[in-house]
Formats: sequence, structure tokens, C-alpha cells
Amino acid sequence: MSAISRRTLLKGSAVTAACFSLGAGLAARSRAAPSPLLLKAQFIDAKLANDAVTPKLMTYGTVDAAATGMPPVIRMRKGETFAARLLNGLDEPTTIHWHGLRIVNAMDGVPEMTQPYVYPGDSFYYAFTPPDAGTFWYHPHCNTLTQMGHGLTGVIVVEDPADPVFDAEVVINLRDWRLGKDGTFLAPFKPRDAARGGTYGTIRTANWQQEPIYDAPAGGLVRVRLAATDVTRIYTLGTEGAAAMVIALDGNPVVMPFPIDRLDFGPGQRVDLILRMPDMEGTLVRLGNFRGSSPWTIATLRATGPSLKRDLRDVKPLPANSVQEADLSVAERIPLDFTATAEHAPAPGICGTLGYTFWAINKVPWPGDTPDPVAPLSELKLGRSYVLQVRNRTPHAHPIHLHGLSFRIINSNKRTMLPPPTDTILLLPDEQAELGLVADNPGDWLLHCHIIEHQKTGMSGYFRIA
Ligand SMILES: [Cu+2]
Repeated sequence: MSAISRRTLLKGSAVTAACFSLGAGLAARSRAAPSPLLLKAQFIDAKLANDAVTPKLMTYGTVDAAATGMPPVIRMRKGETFAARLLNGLDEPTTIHWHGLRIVNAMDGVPEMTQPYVYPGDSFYYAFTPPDAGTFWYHPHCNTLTQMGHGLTGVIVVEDPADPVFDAEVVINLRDWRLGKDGTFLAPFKPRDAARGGTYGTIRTANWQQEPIYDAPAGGLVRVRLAATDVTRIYTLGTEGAAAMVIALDGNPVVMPFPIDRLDFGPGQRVDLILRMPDMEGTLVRLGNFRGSSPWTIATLRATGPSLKRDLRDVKPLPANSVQEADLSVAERIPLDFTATAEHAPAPGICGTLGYTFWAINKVPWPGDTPDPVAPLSELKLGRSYVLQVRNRTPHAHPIHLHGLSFRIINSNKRTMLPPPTDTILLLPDEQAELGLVADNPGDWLLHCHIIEHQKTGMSGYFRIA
């Protein structure tokens, strides 16, 4: 496999070509009305494991028969308008949510809340301006356990012209699949597991491949962008064979890059690393998951060519995104308790219910993506500061994601090091934390666990900002 250098990416991908055309020639005109990237949600057959072909995977975009079939890595520019047309080639309604992007509510992709369902054969036009650079991702917000579980998760890279330049970049879409031995999909979940940590896949992949190998220049500095797009799995990331520093978490640069050692990140979260390749050609660097008792390889980087002899200290810091800091002296406190709840069946919804209720926020289980949503968790005043007092009263970790806003973890009974602003906190068992935010984006914004079984069996709600 060839090196995925920045140059190659810019030249090689159809997606980038589409994005790139925005900046070329008719710059002034296309800035106002960029030609949309076509994202066709569709079925394909592809090989994910050994010899078995999996029929009816779901993906986005133009599928290149020679490629894996994975949804494209979408490249955007910070502060520049991006546009895409979702065309629904599936046999059920869908939408696209742009995870982590602080964009206008009408583009957030939550059916019944921010937009209508996009029915089979119909289109929806998305256009927005990403305010932050970093690593993000996209997925449906409709019948998500099936649609995401069957393939509809893609990575977004938002570039900043002021980003430091690396010798290579590797983008990794990290996820599992629940497949039987014949390659066909198993039931998406087991109720018994949904009421615990979630149901795991049977096949683990990086970029829809098992343990892929990527070439990178020997002695070079590689930016590795990882997005955990799985519906269940929490990863403990580590590297072997090279020095690596964490430079950004969930899209935002860390103030002081730190050696990775072992880093937990859950569904919905992203990690950006800078890795210094070994000098000797052919040397392998392993990115692994070290969670649990038997670590396994996510992907391998192979040093190629003569050493570039770079130094990790050569890298300039990433430019910060401008996220407003909450004024803690006046911030209103909002308690949010995440709990298990007594089981009962929710009302069926067009966008899929799992038929169970296991979880709740402030004792209220979300009834599912129904046309009659429950009241907001809280109504926030536009521009005001708030502190969410989150308490995990369960023995399981929950990656809690807030749409449309970034928040900062102010304190926690389970952490010594606090990350940069984020859209997703991996709330640890029995963790109590305070999250500061400024309600600077009007609209209805979901807050939910990104273990999709938890989300779909009650651990969901929303804030209204006006
Ligand atoms: Cu959860």
C-alpha cells in the first residue's frame, strides 16, 4: 500500500477533488454556492473478513470497485462553506449528522428535530461552514444501530491553512462489524448486552480492513487521525516501535502534546497523534488496542526510503479553535444523572426502536426517535454560561455526546488530566464531572450516549437554546 501523504490525498481522492474545486477558478462564486459533494447512501457488497463477501453493506458516495467501499474521508476547510447532497439510495429513511461540527441547527441531521426524514429516492442539501479545524466524522441519525452498524460512518478532516505540515498523514476509521462466519450480518444487538456495556462486533477493522499496513517515510513525522466510529467499542490506544505524541483530542489541540502511552477513547471520539517513524527502512510501527487482556493490532506503519531524520520537537503547535469559555462565576448549574432504569417497551418510532428501555437521563428514558419527542432536559438562554453536573450512576462507561456545542471538563472525581474542549466525554463508571459551556448556538441539540444501544434504549435527551 502506498504512502498516504498529504499530497497524495489532495491529488488522489474524488472527494478532495470535489472540495478542491471550490477553491479553484471561480473562487468568489463558489464560496457563496459551492457545488455539493454527492453522498449517495447505498448498498454494496464487499469483503471485510477473509474470503466471505458481506452483502448489503451500507456506504456513502461513489464506490470505487478497487477500493474497500468505505465512506469517503471528507475534507473541509475551517471557515469555508461546505455543501453536500445526500441522496437516499437505501430502502429506509436516513439523514446525516456531522459529529462535532458546531454548525447551524438546521444542518444537524436529526430527523423530526432539525430536519425531515430523507426518504428512499429523495435528497437533502446540506451546506454549512465548519468553525473548527480538526478530526470529526459523519453518520446517520436514523435507525442508527443498523445504519451505522452496517457501514454508514465516515471521517471528516477539517483543515486549517495554518496547520503544520507533516511528511505524511494517515486517517483511520476504526470500527467493528457483527458478522457471522458466512459474512452476513448478525442481529445488531443482544438485549442482555444492551443493558450492560453494549454488544460487540465480531470483526474488527481499520478503514474497513483487518490490520492494514501503510507505508510512511522513514524518519518522517506522520499525523495519524483516528476516529472511533464503532457503535459499541471503547478503545485503549497505544503505539509500539515509535515515539508518538497526542496533539489533539476530539478535534481540539491539546495545550501541551504528551506521549501517548495508553489512551482510552470511546465511540464518537477522535485522537490525533504525531508519530516519528523509525530511521531504518522496513521497520514496522504498530498502532494497537491495549484494552482488556489480549491486545490486538489496529494498523501497522512501515518505514520506507532513506530517513528524513525529523525530530518530534520540530512540529509547531496546532492552531487553537476559538471555543468560548464558560463564566463559572455566573453559570447556572444543571444536574444530569445517567442511570439504568426499569425495563419497559417504548412506543415504536419510524426511525427504529430497539423495543427496550434500559437507561435514563434524570430518570427520564428517551422514547426513541418518535415524532413526539419528550420535553427538553433544560432550556438554555442564548449566550449564557452553564455547568452540566454529570453523574454516571452505573458501573459502565458512557461516551456522552452533545450536538452543536463544545464543552470543557472543569473537574472530575476520576481524572487528573483534563482534556481540551470536546463534544464527547467518556464518562467513566461512577464518574462525577462538571462540564462548562457557553450556550452560543441556538436550536435543539441532542445529548446522548454514543454506545448506540444505550442511546436507543433511553440514554438520550436534548437541550433547547433560544
Ligand atoms: Cu452508554
